[in-house]
Parts: sequence; structure tokens; C-alpha cells
Amino acid sequence: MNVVFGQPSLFPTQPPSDTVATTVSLLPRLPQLAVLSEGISLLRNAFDPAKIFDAINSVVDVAPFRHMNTPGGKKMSVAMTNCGKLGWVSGSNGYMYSSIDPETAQPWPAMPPALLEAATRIARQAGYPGFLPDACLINRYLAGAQMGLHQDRDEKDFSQPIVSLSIGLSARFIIGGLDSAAGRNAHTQSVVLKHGDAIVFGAAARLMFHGVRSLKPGHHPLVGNSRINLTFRVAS
Ligand code: MD6
Ligand code: FE
Repeated sequence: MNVVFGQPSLFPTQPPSDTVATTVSLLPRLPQLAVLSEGISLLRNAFDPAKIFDAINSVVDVAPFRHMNTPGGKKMSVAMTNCGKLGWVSGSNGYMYSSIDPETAQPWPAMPPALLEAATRIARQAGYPGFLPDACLINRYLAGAQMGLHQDRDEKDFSQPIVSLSIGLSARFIIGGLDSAAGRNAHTQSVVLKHGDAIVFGAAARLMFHGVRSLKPGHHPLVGNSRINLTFRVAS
């Protein structure tokens, strides 16, 4: 696949510098950002995984991981939970966002500050300075779990990006096209998402089909035998 490394042209947070000397001294601090295809940015080592893992555990204490059913009645291989004002749920009534966790009948736990801080900072680095997510879906993959090609279209405003963080075992993320024929059949791009990686899915890519290949067995020193993915969304 074609990956172009370098600084994006849109860096709203970086003020123009007066002298060559300041420019040079600032350069090493800028995040490495790769544009995978129009609208999809990849940032490696974009956050502190231990801090994010602690925050996930605080959410899971209140809203445990569970395997939801598809609208067709099949159990998903990926276990999920949510934090924030709204949570994504799937079941016999379809896919939707709900302020109540159907397992506990309580509101979803609030988005921990460490998660909100990481998501908004990464969005800013990718050119979305106003991003303020109200939903965070947390996916847990054990060996053999996968996510089929899908579009995320249960949110109200597709001009808002989705920010995705990955920790633990690596997985291959597949990117298809924009419509169902091209999305599901045509040739796909793929990228291996590793511990500490973030992707930002916006603009032309916001409605692209994407999925995750079956997780290979393994062990990660922080996260154990799993991969955890967080997707931050503006749902309402
Ligand atoms: C995952 N991610 O990486 C699943 N969706 O486990 C997604 O489905 C996803 O990474 C929208 C935007 C970014 C994503
Ligand atoms: Fe998705």
C-alpha cells in the first residue's frame, strides 16, 4: 500500500515560526502522521497505552465486556462495552446509540478524562481541532475474534471523524470502498494496527467499509491475550 510519511499540510496548532532556528528545534516534537488514503490518518505511538489501559479497566469494572447479538441473532465474536453519554448497542432491535447500558440498566460510565484527552489531542493532530466525542465504543478481541467489513453510520453527523486507538496484540485492519459492492468485493487496502497506534477516519473516508481480520493468538506484556480497540464518536 502507499503510505506517505511526513507532516500534513493542515497543522492548525503549529504557529508559523519567525526563524529557521525555531523551525528546526520544533520539528522533532511534531507527531509522525501518515495519510493512508484520503481521509484516513495513521499516528504511531500516539498515546500512553498504560494510562489508557487503566482507564479502560475503570470502565469495565462498571460496564463489563459482553458479546452482543447482531440484529440477525448471531453472537458477535468481539466483546464490547462503552463509556460516555451514549453507547453503541446491537440486538434484535438493530444497531443504535443508547444512554443506558442494557446489561446493568444504568447509564454508561462517564468517559474517563485520560480517554477524552487522548482522543481530542489525536483528532487535533489530524486536523480536527473541535472534536468532542460523546461516545466511546470499546472492543475486545481474543484469538479468533474478527469484525466483518462494515460502515459506521449510526451517528448523526458524518462530517465528524471517528478516532480509533489500539492496544495489546496487533491486528490487520482492512479498508474497502465506499459502496457495498466496492466495499465488500473490490480490492482492499490493509494496515497492521499495533499497540499505541491511532487512526482518524474522516472526510472522504468516513463512510468507507472497513473491518478487522481474525486475531492471531499471542501474548502482550500489558494487555495479555487480547487486542483492545477504542473508537471515539460524536454520536448525537
Ligand atoms: C477495530 N474499528 O479496530 C474496529 N470504525 O477493532 C472500527 O470499526 C473503526 O477503527 C470506524 C473508524 C475507525 C475504526
Ligand atoms: Fe467501524
